[in-house]
Amino acid sequence: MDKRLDDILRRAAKIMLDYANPQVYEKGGHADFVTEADVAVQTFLLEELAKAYPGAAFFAEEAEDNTLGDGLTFIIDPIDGTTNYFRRRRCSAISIGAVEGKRPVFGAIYDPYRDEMHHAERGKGAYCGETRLHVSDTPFERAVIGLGSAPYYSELFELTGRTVGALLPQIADFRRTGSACIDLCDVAAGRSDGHFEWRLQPWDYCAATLLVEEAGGRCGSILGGDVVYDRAMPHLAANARIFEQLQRALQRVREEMP
Ligand code: LIP
Repeated sequence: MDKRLDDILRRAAKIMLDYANPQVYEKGGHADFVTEADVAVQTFLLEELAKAYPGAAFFAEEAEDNTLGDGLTFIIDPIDGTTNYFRRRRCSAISIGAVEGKRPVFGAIYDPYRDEMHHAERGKGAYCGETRLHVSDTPFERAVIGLGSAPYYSELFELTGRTVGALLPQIADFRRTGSACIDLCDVAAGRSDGHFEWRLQPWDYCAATLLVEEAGGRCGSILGGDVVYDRAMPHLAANARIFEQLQRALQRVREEMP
């Protein structure tokens, strides 16, 4: 892993953990919050990445007017799992994905509570620390699926609810941590077999998508097609054995919506 990125992520995590009682603000959507720590961590990341990678561009959660060019661009989630963070659930991570030509080339996700550095480089595999990661080969009927509840988008609540009801009889069970990055790291590590969210932002899935793909899994849109990195999308990740079966099952739910 690039030592510069490792060092910057660990120093950013120190800023995150040093806030005893961060100020919390509402961002407008349902249950969509930001804390002063999210902003402080992002400011630090933009400064340090600009020094370490001169000329790089940025696409960051707490920034206005994000646009994605073809040059080296860092897609940043300063604290993924913000609600977990200020509720002291100790289940949040910092995510940095580097894209070129609108495709991830390297990325890392640091969970400071478990001191786990998940990282991947295109064509070079996915790792947690020094340990190589591989997705599972679990069949659909025994699958543990990460559930993204898309809590900020009330127009998706019924679809998400129907998805849970329709899918549960077909799989083993759902899991939700409240951090899409950590849920997707679980897929890359084979601790779960898939993850979906009817709307997810590029900063939530950029680094994690590369991690899952380099661990032998597949990622794409629930509705078909590739992952895009310049706007929100219905994101799907799974081991290669169940990807299409899970995608089809999710599409059926949407097709059957009144
Ligand atoms: C959150 C994810 C969560 C997802 C939310 C949101 P944030 O990221 O971690 O899994 O359900 O929609 O995307 O806002 O804490 O960076």
